[in-house]
Amino acid sequence: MKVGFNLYRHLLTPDNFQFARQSGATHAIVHMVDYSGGQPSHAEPESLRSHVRTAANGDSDLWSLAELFDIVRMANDAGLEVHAIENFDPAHWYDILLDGPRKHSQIKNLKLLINRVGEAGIPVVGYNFSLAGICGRVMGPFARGQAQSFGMNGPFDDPLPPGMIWNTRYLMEGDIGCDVSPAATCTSEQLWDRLRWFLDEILPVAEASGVVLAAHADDPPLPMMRGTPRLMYRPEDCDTLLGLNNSRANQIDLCLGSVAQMLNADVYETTDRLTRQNKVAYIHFRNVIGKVPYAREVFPDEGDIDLLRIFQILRKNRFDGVVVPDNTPAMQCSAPWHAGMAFTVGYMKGLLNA
Ligand SMILES: [Mn+2]
Repeated sequence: MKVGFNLYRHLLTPDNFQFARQSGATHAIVHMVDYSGGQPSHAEPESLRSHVRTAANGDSDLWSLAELFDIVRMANDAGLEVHAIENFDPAHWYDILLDGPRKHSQIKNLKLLINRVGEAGIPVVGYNFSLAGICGRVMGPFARGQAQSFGMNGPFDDPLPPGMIWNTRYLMEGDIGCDVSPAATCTSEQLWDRLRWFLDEILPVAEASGVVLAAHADDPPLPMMRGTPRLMYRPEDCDTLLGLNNSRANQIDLCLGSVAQMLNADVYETTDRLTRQNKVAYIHFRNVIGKVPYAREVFPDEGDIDLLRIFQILRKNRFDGVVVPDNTPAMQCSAPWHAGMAFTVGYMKGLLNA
């Protein structure tokens, strides 16, 4: 297995790739959008924290080949490979998620995007087929020594506003349908149908481009959030997704923290089952205490998951993908996010040596 490092858009600089390499990582997972979720990450500057994005004119610019090559070159210069791009921009595919009028032009654009990702030599694209996206989280002194991290403190939740998915406004005032929330118009069955359509369209292109699509579970893993259904909130939902299309490009981004927070889930059995099938493109490494809707993120050595046992399972199954820190608690110093990441990568290297 390989050790990865997660970099958000505003962190894609030569210094940060070098920092990643110095921490011990050999592979990078890069985000092309700083703030795609319903909540910001520690790594995001204060100015982005309450930012609602707008999908200009219904479609946003696609990532260019030159832009992708620049990122790959920056990583290579620091001695790293780019293993994956994580998450589409919600502006790229909101009508695919909503079965809206622009879905055909958007899937055409996503196919072009997958072509470019393949041409740039990036083997994986991570995604989360979700209307509400990452949401319902609070930040607090939840980890050891009062380190700041994310948690969920009960089933408190605001409905998704009309004209919005994730944190992205796709309809403006005056547009047709701008007063209807996606929550009002979608069942779980419909959302599964939309996912199947998406996979049937995109996977042949992904295969031809040498790119794997890796699905992340819903965060938090609950059947409804913000008034919208969610698809990936139990371990068996991963199997359902894999069963929709048997392409070798149809894979999972296995988030240990999300699985551990699922009710009645066995994170060891799930890790064993999915990696034995060679269906895991990469793994989000983090630790948590508790299950939804009461859970908090902690340092890797203080949570519910025995991460050494996870690494033993990965070794037994000869897992060849990348293990990458997900969110990490922020540590009290002048570089809180970097310190948390370096601690976590160091811990992963220790597990590997053990
Ligand atoms: Mn994750």
